[in-house]
Amino acid sequence: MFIENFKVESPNVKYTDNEIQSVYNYETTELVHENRNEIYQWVVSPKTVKYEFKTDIHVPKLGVMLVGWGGNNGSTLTGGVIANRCGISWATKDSVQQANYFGSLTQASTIRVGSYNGEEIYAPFKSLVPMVNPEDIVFGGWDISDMNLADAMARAKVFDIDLQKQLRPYMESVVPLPGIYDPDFIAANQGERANNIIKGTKKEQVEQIIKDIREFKEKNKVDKVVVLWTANTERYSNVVVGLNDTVENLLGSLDRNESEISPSTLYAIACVLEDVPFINGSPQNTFVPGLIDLAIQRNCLIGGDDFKSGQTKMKSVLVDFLVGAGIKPTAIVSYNHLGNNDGMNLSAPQTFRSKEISKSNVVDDMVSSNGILYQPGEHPDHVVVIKYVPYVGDSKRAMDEYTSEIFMGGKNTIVLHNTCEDSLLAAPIILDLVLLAELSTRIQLKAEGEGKFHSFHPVATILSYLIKAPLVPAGTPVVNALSKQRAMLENILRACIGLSPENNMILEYK
Ligand code: NAI
Ligand code: DG6
Repeated sequence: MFIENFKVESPNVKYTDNEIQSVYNYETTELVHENRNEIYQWVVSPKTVKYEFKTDIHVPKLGVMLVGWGGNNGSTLTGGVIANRCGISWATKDSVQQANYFGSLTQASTIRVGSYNGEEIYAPFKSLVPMVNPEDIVFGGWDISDMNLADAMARAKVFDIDLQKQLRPYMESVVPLPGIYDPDFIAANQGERANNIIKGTKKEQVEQIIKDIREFKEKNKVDKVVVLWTANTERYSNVVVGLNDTVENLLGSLDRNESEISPSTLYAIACVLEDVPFINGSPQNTFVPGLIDLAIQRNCLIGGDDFKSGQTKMKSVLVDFLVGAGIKPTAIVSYNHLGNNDGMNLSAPQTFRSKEISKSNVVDDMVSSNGILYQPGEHPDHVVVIKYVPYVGDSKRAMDEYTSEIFMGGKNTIVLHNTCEDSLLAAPIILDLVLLAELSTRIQLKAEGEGKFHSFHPVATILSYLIKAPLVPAGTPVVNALSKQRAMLENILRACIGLSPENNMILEYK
């Protein structure tokens, strides 16, 4: 059964006019490795840590500024939200289609709240804690192309034509702000598009981005802004001692107009200096060490890297299933071709390399979780191929072959073929990222023994479910398995309202 919303009644939860306060017992384990009479043994002890959470329930008026606003993802997300806001429906060759948010974890998925008279009760994910309504978001942003968003939507060829016609009046007067362009960081084939550029030194470009954010905030009377990079994939920047390895060196390099600071890092510096959360939806190493430290120093949320939309999402489900079932994946070959501008940009070896890295590390945690199947250092062969095929446009083809070893030396090969508009997968993920990033800045917590409440670590692992290569604070485990990522997010939000993690035990019926 589906319910729209619910309220928690518990001595551990208090709803005040300003916040939800909860007390939460975090059940975990403590491990020690002991030498008992020359025999080494692991000893595991259950451990309970009392946490308190405070969630500010005042949902701000949110501004979202997209870097690469005029791209396929940017125009698709903007058009999709307008279509939902205005209740637009359109004729397809099959039926009349209503606008929706399918593919968004926050807007279109549910959580189990319990069991009632033997029936499982589900509520919207977004009913857990107060979140911004996507339809209230004010969108803005930058693009190195000055095309208005209606033409950009037409260029993307993602939406049905009847929908495009209805959206055009809302989008044709909207033109992205000039962006920071450095041809050294993206494919040479993007040069033709770059006619909307911020001039000046790198420091002046950062200052311009800060000015843009302030003006956007003022003009639209928004309380908070989140910036998200959905611009072209850049090549990796070189991480060099003295250049970008510390906050001082990065800011010094900015003053000296050093060429190796990428545009994405410049936008991110501007955001962190302005205390604006910055999310990187592409695979490049925007977050060089100096920038991560700057975000930590200033306690400003950063999250990345690279949206986990299709092929990689499947991989982080399938390999988790295989390894969890005691089956040993030995070769994973992922091939994809696409014909949009992203595909064209990725046809250059240096930008492809960034994507190859973010797509390749995704099975590491699952492989290392099973020492019965894999020896230390052993890893399945994992190959990623991307080809540019203009004809297919945004409709990406992904073909995957998973070969595994099964019982008694048998081999099992699974082949997947997926065809899908890439931007229709990415747009709801972008929405979730900005909504969850905003939400996480309203949550404070403290463990017993900690004197003061604090926010989550600025490196936002809470966003991992939506991310191909989650950026984590130094020393934090990287979790790629999709079900664990979703459970982490859901359970943290449940803790905010004093509910235990979903344990799936259903003991009351056993
Ligand atoms: P796109 O090429 O259609 O859009 C990118 C836009 O960024 C273009 O309009 C371009 O003019 C603009 N741009 C480039 N450099 C810029 C800069 N420095 N400042 C401002 N604007 C700039 O690409 P699409 O399909 O929208 O994808 C965007 C990014 O998202 C790509 O890096 C892609 O790899 C990444 N991504 C996409 C996924 C998907 O499913 N669509 C999934 C995972 C990542
Ligand atoms: C080709 O792989 C283009 C890419 O931008 C992908 O579409 C994007 O990274 C999505 O990747 P995945 O693996 O999540 O489908």
